[in-house]
Amino acid sequence: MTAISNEKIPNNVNLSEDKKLQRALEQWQPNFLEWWQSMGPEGFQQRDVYLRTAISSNVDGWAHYDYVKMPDYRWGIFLADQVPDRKIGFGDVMGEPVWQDVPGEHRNTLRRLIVTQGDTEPASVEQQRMLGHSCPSLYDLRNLFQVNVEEGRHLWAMVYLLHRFFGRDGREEAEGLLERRSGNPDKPRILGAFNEPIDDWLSFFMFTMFTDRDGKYQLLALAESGFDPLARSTRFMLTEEAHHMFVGETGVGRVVQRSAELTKQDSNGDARKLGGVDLPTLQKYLNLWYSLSLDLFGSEISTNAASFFAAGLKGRANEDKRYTDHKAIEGVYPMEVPKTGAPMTLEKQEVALRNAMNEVLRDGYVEDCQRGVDRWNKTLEAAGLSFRFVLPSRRFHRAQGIFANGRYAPDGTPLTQEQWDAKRDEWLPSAADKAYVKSLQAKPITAQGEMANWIAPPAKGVDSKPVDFQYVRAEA
Ligand code: BYC
Ligand code: FE
Ligand code: FE
Repeated sequence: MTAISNEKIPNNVNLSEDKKLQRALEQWQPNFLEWWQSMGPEGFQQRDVYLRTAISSNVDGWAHYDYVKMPDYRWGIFLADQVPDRKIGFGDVMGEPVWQDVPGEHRNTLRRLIVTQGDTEPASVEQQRMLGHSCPSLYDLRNLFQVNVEEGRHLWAMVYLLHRFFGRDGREEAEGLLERRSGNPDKPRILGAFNEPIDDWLSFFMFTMFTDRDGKYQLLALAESGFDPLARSTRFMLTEEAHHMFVGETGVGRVVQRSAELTKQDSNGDARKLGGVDLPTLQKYLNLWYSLSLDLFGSEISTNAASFFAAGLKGRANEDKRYTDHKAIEGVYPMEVPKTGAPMTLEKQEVALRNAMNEVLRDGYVEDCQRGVDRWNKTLEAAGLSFRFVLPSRRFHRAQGIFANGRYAPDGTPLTQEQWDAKRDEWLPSAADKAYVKSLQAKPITAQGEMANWIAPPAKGVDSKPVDFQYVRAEA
């Protein structure tokens, strides 16, 4: 295990031995901090927050918990340990030793992948920057900030790769990562979901459930990369990512639990009457964030994905454990695609496996999401309610890929534009739904031990602390 140094930029990559790189990153650091101050969490920057910080790249005992002011968080560069004699595990280059440097012919593609990954990290912090002012409890406020500082660290992970391996182009891209802005039409973030507003906590929990989970799958695919420094960076990021999805799944789970209680308490079964979120509205938020997140896998049929795979740049999640044929030259992936000329009709098509790599990755993601939904449904079942959450069809509300030009119901039935328009507000949050959800969160709940009425308390606190612990200290 490589120890993490206690320098200006904490790292386990021997940064002090490469003075030129160290200087370049130390020049980027104040720009990052300036970005954090202006685009990171609004308010709360001088508060003591009970945060975990990475202190070793070992999966056991890698984190240390203490009160930290967010701007003092030790953002650094942590790579998982090098696997000795690691070989590329898939594609045309399968079996060849992994690369410790960027092969010339893959320079642009790798840079593009790293920039796209890196861009999502600060984007999510920007999307969530106002949420502190409407938090349901100190416990949740702390979790929000934990996620935010770690997304900031994920940005560092990608910026290190850009500076270390991509010369001047890489340094320019690293600046660009601080210049684009989520939702800004003139300089938007790269991927769709990262330009959508997250201005209530239900959206935040759905985002960490569904969109951070895309992060998990993309990171798993990049963790297979033949470019070893990328594989090692993403492997360490995955240890942090697990917490983000925990925040999402349990966050939504706690809303489901509370909504179920209130649904039963109200004589007409309407949780809204008692100041909760009704179950149909939860389903609409699920539909929205799940479909936005499905888009993040790219098109079902993708020659980009095929060439990433062939070149050994991006594999499948758990390539080694889940698959036996790591070349994927022969296989086909049966798909239903809209018929050319008659797009309301779906027809079967066999797609060459390599061209279907985005869909293969999406398959694992969909299964993983379903497990979470099943857990929420157990809560409804235990409450004796007949309502059940469902993941909509992959065709529903898509803006990327082969279904982007059509309209489909949540069950996947093709629709005309008129049919869609008539039903849209039954399937996705309407302006009124959003206003209602926001109205529940008009004031932050920051008294120690208090919890907003629309969400159940968590089963346990953070780091063995009680649920009513002072996770964020009051202003000094
Ligand atoms: N929005 O063949 P296609 C995370 C573009 S989340 C806008 O369909 P391809 C996190 C695509 O770039 C994980 N554009 O797709 C979560 C391409 O553009 P160019 C982020 C999109 O290339 C929460 C064109 O459409 N990591 O970490 O196979 C909080 C046609 O491409 C979208 C990564 O994404 C979209 N949704 O792959 C914080 C990993 N989808 O090249 C963090 C790196 C596609 O024609 N990225 N396009 O201009 C990749 O591996 C791939 O770029 C993609 C798409 C998976 C995104
Ligand atoms: Fe991240
Ligand atoms: Fe994350």
